[in-house]
Amino acid sequence: MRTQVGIIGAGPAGLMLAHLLHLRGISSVVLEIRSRDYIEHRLRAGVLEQGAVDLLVESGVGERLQREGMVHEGVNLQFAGERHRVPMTELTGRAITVYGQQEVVKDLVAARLSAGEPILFEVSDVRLHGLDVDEPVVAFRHEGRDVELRCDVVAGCDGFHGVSRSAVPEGVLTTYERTYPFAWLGILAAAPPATNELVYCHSERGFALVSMRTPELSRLYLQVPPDENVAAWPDDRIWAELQARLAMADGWRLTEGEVLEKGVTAMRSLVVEPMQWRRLFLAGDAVHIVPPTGAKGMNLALADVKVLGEALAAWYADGRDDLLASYSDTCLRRVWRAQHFSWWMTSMLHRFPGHDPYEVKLQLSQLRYVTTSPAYARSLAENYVGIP
Ligand code: FAS
Ligand code: PHB
Repeated sequence: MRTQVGIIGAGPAGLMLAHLLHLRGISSVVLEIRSRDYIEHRLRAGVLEQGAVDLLVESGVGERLQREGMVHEGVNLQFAGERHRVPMTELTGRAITVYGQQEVVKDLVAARLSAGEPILFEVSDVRLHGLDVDEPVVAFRHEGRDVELRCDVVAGCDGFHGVSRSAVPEGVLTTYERTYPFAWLGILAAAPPATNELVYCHSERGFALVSMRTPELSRLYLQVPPDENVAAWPDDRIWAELQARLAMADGWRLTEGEVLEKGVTAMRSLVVEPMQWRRLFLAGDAVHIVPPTGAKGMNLALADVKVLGEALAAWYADGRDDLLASYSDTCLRRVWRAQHFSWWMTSMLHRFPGHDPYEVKLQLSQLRYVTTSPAYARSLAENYVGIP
């Protein structure tokens, strides 16, 4: 097979890049190890920054997002039994939209296939060759056949556990990493959201997050030990713990309902630099990971490929290679801003094992400051809605 851009991975990064390239008349092939059904039902992120919404709408795949997405102009921080609203839109003029990552994936897959462009699902044994020559090759198996995809460049959009990053020779990449001494247990519940905006909650028992997917579906998270087994959390224990952590003086309670899905997500911060090597360009979780506390993961993936799409368009249209050469540096400025914000939110809101009472007092002071100082609240708001 021959194409201009070989894209590994059909997550938000790979699918959005393929779409942006198609709009510029640049051919690509998307390779995905999972089935279409699997990637369209994989429960992950839920919050789109203003910039991500604008990208989806402006590139023509935002119609259902505009119809079904829930626009939020504020976010809530809860601590010491008090709940405080940060009026994000009042402070920044921008908003977030709650719209599940799997819905973004469905919209991008539908756009790709209706344009008659290729996504090869359930590939296996993906290997990258010749990244340092003008015609790299992606070798893989598909429908029982060995295939070679010859292309001009390869986009590694295959997530943290993908193969792209490891195709870069030893000694080229530097990894910056932090793991946290806790994880998140997340549930999807058939329960109308008990609040109309998200609530990030610091409590003596640990962090809790109230989010949602639709007016009928709640998405809720609990801080748990890092190696927690989801089997240790039957539904009634989850609800009891959520109610305890989110309890307020006025007796407010979560609306409970059938737990449709539950899972444990590890918490880690990671950046690999540079995000490119010769004809390989890495994007999204393939090259950076953030703890979900800042709701940045999917948004960073989309921001990366917006830059990469524009750089490839300039290279093909005008032979310009300056934007491609600066791809990594351009993305890393936003990546490190999101890394810091995600680390800051995680450090402020979670109970760290071994935290002495002084640390907890510092957390509470910071929470009170960010919910009473317009200057500090604006800093949280502009990071949460996304830096333009
Ligand atoms: P993705 O991981 O989404 O996509 C990579 C794709 O490549 C996958 O479809 C994978 O199947 C495929 N692939 C892997 N290896 C391959 C290979 N060798 N060949 C071909 N294809 C291959 N972010 C938030 O903001 N909020 C959250 O609540 C949140 N929850 C998360 C929960 C979990 C369990 C995980 C793993 C991540 C979560 N994230 C969350 C982060 C997540 O949303 C990512 O940031 C987002 O999926 C990044 O998109 P991509 O970079 O496209 O990577
Ligand atoms: C979600 O709705 O899945 C969600 C929202 C905010 C976060 C993380 C996850 O910070």
